Amino acid sequence: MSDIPQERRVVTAIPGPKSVELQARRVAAVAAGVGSTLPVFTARAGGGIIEDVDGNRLIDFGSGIAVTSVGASAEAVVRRASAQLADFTHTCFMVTPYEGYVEVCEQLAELTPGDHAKKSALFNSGAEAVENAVKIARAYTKRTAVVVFDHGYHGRTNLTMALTAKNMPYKQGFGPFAPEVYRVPVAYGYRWPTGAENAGAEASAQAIDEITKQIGADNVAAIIIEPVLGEGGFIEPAKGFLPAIAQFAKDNGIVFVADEIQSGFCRTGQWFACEDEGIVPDLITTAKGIAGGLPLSAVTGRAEIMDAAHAGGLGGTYGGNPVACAGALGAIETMRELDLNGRAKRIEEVMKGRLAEMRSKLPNGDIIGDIRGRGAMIAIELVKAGTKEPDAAAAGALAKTCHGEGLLVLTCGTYGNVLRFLPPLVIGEDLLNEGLDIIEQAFARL
Ligand code: PLZ
Repeated sequence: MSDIPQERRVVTAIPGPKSVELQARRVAAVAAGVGSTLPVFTARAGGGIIEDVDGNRLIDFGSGIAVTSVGASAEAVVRRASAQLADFTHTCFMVTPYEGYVEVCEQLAELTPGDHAKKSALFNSGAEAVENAVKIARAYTKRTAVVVFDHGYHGRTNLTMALTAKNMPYKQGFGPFAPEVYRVPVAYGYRWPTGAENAGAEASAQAIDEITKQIGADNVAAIIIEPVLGEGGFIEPAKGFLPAIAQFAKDNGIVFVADEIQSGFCRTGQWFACEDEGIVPDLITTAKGIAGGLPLSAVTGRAEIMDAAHAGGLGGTYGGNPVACAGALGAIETMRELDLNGRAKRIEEVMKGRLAEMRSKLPNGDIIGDIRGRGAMIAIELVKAGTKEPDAAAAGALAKTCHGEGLLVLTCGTYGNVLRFLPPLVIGEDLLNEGLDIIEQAFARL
């Protein structure tokens, strides 16, 4: 890891003067459609800290949206990627291959659930992995329909926009969208009309009924779900939901795809979140945490499904870039050596304990409608006191206060009312607690 002191330090306003200057250049040069949560320009980052160009050190509860689980300058990632950079930057795996790509695919076969024969293909972004999972499932099943879920997020490319549930900001004005995409209910326990305890059984029955009656199971190539829904609000489908959907897929020759782009690679305290209910997906999409910040994604799955696409049917110039593969091997090495699954579980214990305590101490504690998530993927859903009415303004205000104090937090959720915490798994416990202190103070000021 880089030698950045693992200490919060706020020495200017946030953003500081140098960030403000850079932001002015950015506004003039960068397209307005590309946003930033906090326009603080980064100088260096590592462990649980992001240091900005004004010398402020922010506690990182975002990990660049669940990417830098091993930290933003993990020793093994930097060492392996640097060595690869010096050897060669690119050949294109489709032109002349290299070992790192193969080694990443071997690691994916070992780490993903199930002991069947597995193969992988590598790409650059999460959206690209999801697109390719659909191509592979269609080639294998010779069917076209794709089923996705309420509150699901799968990317910003044309097909993945169609797969994504939320209109603003992801889809508005960007259509028409890819056809043959169908959305069905998910077991969102907190908001399920008959209560969380019924959500698993009722939502799966509804989803299956809609698939059967409206699409026809025989027409469905793939069912794609995030085992913990990320952008949609860190929704853990109520127990029983995922097994029921996976079983339905199996019974009907449908490829079951777990999108573990946000939830994978130790984030939830397991290598993959679907392991929580013993799910063995046919295909699994990964990205983000896989390579410690370098752009890499993958589709991994049953060898016979992965081999269904004709030779030459899958690829891309940069997919499985050698530097990104080296980074991935460094990230995976770090996850094993530091037992980051164990660390994620400890982060859950600390965070959920403190958040529950905060809720009980607050005079209007019921504005924290729900505390949920697993491992280092924890969120609180904010609502108006005494109701379940989403309170996006509260989430925004809390995030803003935290930012001003030097704690980077993110929001999410279909209603924009979820405050989410995604610290690097290597964050020190003192920083974790300091971040939680800031959240507690932010509630007091709300
Ligand atoms: N599938 C489950 O979480 C990316 C999106 C940020 P890309 N999530 C962060 C934003 O606003 O663009 C994501 C995900 C899941 C797919 C994706 C897409 O991954 O690498 O952003 O394409």
